[in-house]
Amino acid sequence: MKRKHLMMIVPVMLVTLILTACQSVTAPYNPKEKLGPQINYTITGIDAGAGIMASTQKALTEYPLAKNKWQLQTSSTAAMTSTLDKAIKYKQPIVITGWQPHWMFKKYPIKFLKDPKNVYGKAEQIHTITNKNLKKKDPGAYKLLSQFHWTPSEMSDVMLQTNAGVDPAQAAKNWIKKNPKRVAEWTKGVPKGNGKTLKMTYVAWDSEIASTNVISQVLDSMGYKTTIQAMEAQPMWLSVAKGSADATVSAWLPTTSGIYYKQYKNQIDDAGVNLNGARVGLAVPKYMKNINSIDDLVNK
Ligand code: PBE
Repeated sequence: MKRKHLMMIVPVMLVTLILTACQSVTAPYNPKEKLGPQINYTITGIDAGAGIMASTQKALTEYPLAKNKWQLQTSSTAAMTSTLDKAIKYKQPIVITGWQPHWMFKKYPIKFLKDPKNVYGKAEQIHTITNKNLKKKDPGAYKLLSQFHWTPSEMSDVMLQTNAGVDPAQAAKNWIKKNPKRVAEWTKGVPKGNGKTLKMTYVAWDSEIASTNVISQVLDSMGYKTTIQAMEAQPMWLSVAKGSADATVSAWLPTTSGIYYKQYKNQIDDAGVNLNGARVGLAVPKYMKNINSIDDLVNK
């Protein structure tokens, strides 16, 4: 058994090593040559459960990228942004799964690729989703959650702090302190929590780390006792549906989290939009001037 394991792991490690070695010697982007071979036909992605990964799989078939050797690499947001960081530093070609609000668009000169087949949806909204019973069980918490609404730039303020190394709970505290008017809109008419407990769940994407920390601290300031727990996307939806968690503020709709929403829609309550103007798609550095549409990945 053990030996079998080793026999499988060693080749995987070797391949990884070789791939890593190859990537680190990638030359700067050359617009005169086809893009695909320059990056081994690879789109650098994030965690497998993310909706953006499902949408990208769809894009692979629809454009048609997969038929033209393109593939999607699963990793994590942290690994993707660090690969992007290196690529930008050496002006190398790269195609990533990108979304907004996110600090990557502030920190790096990147652009979304046009999506003429509308695979990623136009403007996404982030919704607050609760268990079906929360409204009855805890109308106060439900009211606050349903009044939670902010802008991409407000969310970015929190994300930029955490990206600069501030602890997420502290970043949320700082933001709350600076934005009392906004917070007052969310707590308007909400009764005190008197120690009632509330479980919130999220996926550790930077945007969701920001929103979940902020809203849970606002709830706590009203006398609720909130716990927040990070998990993968599928178990996050399942736990809200089953009631082992009360709520999440991490539903990107209609497209990105659409598969989960459809699966659980009868067991959950859509408490409304907490952010307008989110966007999801494929992105490349701006110095890849001739690459402007997903179609260009095949044609250029
Ligand atoms: N994201 C960020 C998530 C939603 C929030 C775009 C990476 C996704 O499901 O793809």
